[in-house]
Amino acid sequence: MWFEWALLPQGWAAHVRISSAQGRIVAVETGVPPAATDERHANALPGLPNLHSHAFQRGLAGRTEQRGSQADSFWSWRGLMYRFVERLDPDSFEALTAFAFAEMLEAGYTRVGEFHYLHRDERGQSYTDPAELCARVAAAASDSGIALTLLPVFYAHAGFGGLAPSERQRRFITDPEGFAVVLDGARQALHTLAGAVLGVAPHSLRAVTAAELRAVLELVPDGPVHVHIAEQMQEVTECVAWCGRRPIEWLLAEAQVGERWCLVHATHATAAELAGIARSRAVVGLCPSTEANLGDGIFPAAEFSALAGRYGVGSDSNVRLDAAEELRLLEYSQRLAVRCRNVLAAPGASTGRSLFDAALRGGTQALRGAGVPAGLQVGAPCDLLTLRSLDGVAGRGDELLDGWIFNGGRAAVDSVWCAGVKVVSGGRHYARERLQARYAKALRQLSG
Ligand code: NGQ
Ligand code: ZN
Repeated sequence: MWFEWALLPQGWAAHVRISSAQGRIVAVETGVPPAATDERHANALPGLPNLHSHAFQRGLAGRTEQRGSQADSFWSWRGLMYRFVERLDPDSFEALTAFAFAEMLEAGYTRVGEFHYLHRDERGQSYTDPAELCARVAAAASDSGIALTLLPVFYAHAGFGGLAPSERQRRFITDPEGFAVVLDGARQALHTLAGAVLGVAPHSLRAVTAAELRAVLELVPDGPVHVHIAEQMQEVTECVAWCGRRPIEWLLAEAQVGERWCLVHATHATAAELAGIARSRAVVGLCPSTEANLGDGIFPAAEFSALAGRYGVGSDSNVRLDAAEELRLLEYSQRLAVRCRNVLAAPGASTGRSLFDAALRGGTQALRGAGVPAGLQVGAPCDLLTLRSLDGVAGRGDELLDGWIFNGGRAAVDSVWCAGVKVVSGGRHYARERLQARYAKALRQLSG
């Protein structure tokens, strides 16, 4: 493939030829003319990692926006989501997941961190294969062509201090022994999926005891570890009532939080907690569209980036699938909070470029590990996208990124390659019709 302009780790380069083999980039040549057989495009950007998703929740997008009789909140939304979960079977679960993954690719995400907590059937019994639904996530990834980091979730309690789980949580629940079996099955399911990574996700401090957290971490000694933390003020208050410390404070003291960790949300963080996370080199997983939708609050990203804190973005509940929009909302939430402009840019730098670089770096660390090659360089997966010129998304260099993030959004994504395979052309996923039809059928069944 040949590009007039491409964003490489060292910056923008002109007349770039990228060659791949077995899904990886094997050569990047700059300042060269195209060969006769090269596919040519105006620009190339590295594909972005989507570090946090619950793909099945895509089926609820736009369907929880009617006000209830009480004041609505994260917790009332969660009740609706739990009700939706009761009706999912493996086929509908896979249909929702596969189409969500295809839409992610159309939006410019090339790898997803699927934070996957549905393990049991409608009655709360184990499937014949205890990792049945992990295998369905893997099948959806394979069908859509997205790269997968599977994060099987350990979920055991309804609240801090090991509170017994509720009936509505029965499909999530395991003990550490049962969870080890799920993980083994997940490992099997990923065996034939090129580029797949297995991690682990203790759901949240309210769903996992300290002893369970230790046991679960021992099961995956060196993969990514993701956890929801301090998303809602109620969680902070309950955590303080339980142990006298705030969630992030507790985690930093009790777990060996380091580069393999991704702290999802971390919305309610004090200055000391921000400094602690930055020191740990863990990534904060920000999900701006979902955090806004659920009324979580605003993460102090300006303060955190001043500490050289690492962050990436995720689509979480998948109410919207648009990588550019997540970055724009992240910046806009900061502008609204601190009443300044270009908050997350380095001095003199483009905001779009700064956000993009941070999300590429942070997302790669969170989903593939620290120190692995990211972006368009030899050895990295051949995951990239091109933008089409629309009004406002044109030009070259950082102007193009600012145009995409602040103006064009997902409509500007033209082509996407994942592991060297072209999965999106002219903004459309190669299997859009089939996956969308299966998705629509599943949704009809679920709401019928
Ligand atoms: C989740 N969502 O895992 O999907 C949660 C709700 C729960 C967010 N934290 C489920 N945004 O907390 O039990
Ligand atoms: Zn989540």
